[in-house]
Amino acid sequence: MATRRIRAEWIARMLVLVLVFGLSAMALASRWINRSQGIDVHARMPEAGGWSPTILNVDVGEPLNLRLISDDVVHGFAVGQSNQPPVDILPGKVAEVSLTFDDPGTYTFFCTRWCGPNHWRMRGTIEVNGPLDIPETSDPPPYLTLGIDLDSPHEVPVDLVRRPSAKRGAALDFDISEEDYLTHDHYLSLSPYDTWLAVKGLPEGSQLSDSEIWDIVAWRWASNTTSEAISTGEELYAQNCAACHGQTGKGNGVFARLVEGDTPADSSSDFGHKIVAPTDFTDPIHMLGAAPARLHGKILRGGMGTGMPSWGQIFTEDQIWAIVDYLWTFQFLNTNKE
Ligand code: HEC
Ligand SMILES: [Cu+2]
Repeated sequence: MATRRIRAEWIARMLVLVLVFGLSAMALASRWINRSQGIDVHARMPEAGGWSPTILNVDVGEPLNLRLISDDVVHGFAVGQSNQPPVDILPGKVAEVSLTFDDPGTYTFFCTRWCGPNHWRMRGTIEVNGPLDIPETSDPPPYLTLGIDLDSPHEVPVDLVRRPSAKRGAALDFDISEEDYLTHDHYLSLSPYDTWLAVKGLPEGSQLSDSEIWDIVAWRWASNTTSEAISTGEELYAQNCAACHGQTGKGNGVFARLVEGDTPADSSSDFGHKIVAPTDFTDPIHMLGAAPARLHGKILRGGMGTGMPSWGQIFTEDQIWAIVDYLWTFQFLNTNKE
């Protein structure tokens, strides 16, 4: 009796030992394979499984060698918030990349080719382990500090007779920079409509027509951005947003209908959430009531179940602001484009 129990205990101990040694041997072996020839990462359309594996691990300063293989159509590989150029993955060819990370943390890798309607869901994670895994302390995004509810409606009663023009606004020679509610921080926190009301309320503002005040609002936008930011935003928009929001911003991109679905607006899609049409950035009633901080927050966080992806892991702060600056070109005429 007693011997049997001892034997069972002994077997259990051995099993634990084998498991522990076996696992660490496997970890070592996979590490060695990774270093020598790289990890195979397969790319498939999200419907067919997306990336596999979806989670990669590496130590700070160690090369992460990947062999990217497409099992169906053309995909692309890029790492969010890095300046590593995207790599195309052509079917039948192995694309090799070697990545090295200087800082520990969680990075997102994603597909850069519009492989299908769920393309933007093709994301994976790279865990970079470092000796000091200090969590990043970044400032909260302005929509949080300002208390903007990203999901609240923000339509405004505007009826534009012409498209607001930054050039005409500049020509009015109306100095708003003195007004402290028109500083850059306020520019970010006020919707164009708020600014319009504020200017209209000034003594000098009462002498201007409604359209002229809109020109001043457009000029304020133009003075808060640069042509470099606009062209960065334009490029990122074309690559990442136009498929849903449309090249001209009208919310009619090639995937808009698929996102919206053919189903009634209140039914759930296969994503398990309510399907909404992509925002029409050319609609003044909708857009002129949105502060830049709101647009920034929406891009950063995403729609939480509306079909609007989140981009916080993909873009840098500067890139998100550049896109926000660019989105206003669907409302305002820029100084040099008339
Ligand atoms: C897969 C389709 C899809 C893609 C890709 C997409 N969006 Fe959207 N977007 C939507 C949908 C649907 C909505 C409306 C629902 C919502 O606001 O959450 C939306 C809403 C928004 C809003 C909210 C506007 C407002 O008034 O609150 C912003 C800003 C926005 N998108 C920016 C972008 C940017 C910038 C990109 C590219 C980096 C992008 N979107 C890519 C589908 C998409
Ligand atoms: Cu893709």
